[in-house]
Amino acid sequence: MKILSALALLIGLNSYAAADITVPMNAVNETGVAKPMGFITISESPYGLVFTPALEGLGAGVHGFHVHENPDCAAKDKDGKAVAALAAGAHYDPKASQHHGKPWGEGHLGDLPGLVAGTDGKASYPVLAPRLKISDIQSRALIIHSGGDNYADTPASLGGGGARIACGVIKN
Ligand SMILES: [Cu+2]
Ligand SMILES: [Zn+2]
Repeated sequence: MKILSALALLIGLNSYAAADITVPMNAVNETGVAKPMGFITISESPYGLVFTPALEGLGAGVHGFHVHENPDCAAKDKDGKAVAALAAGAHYDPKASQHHGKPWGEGHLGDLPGLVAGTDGKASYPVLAPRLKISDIQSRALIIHSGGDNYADTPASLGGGGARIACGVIKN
């Protein structure tokens, strides 16, 4: 009896969790979408969304990582110059916080913990975004930046990560 009710509880809990989403990630540059770099799997947990990368071809170290508002990885012109993945738009900010912050803070909802790549250029270490559910991020884009992320707008805006180097569209 005990085993049966435990089983029923497990099945019940399972039906709450949304299915994992696997997002193909591609290198991006000012001419558009370049070559594949791997995948990021997004899964729901009781503590928020878990992003598990399986990526290669990154520079070693920490890379700023965010949900951006548009499901589009194309380059776009800014001040007459093409910018990689600019069509993805700004950091996802449905509550109009208008500032970049900590993944567990009050800033953009799309602010995620940075991804870490090893000296082999591979990233496999998962990160947790405690404020997000899968329903928040469908039809958006995941962006990886060239540099790190200090989770603030100072001394540089948007965490200081600079150029967008990889992008993937989060499908429903
Ligand atoms: Cu970003
Ligand atoms: Zn932000």
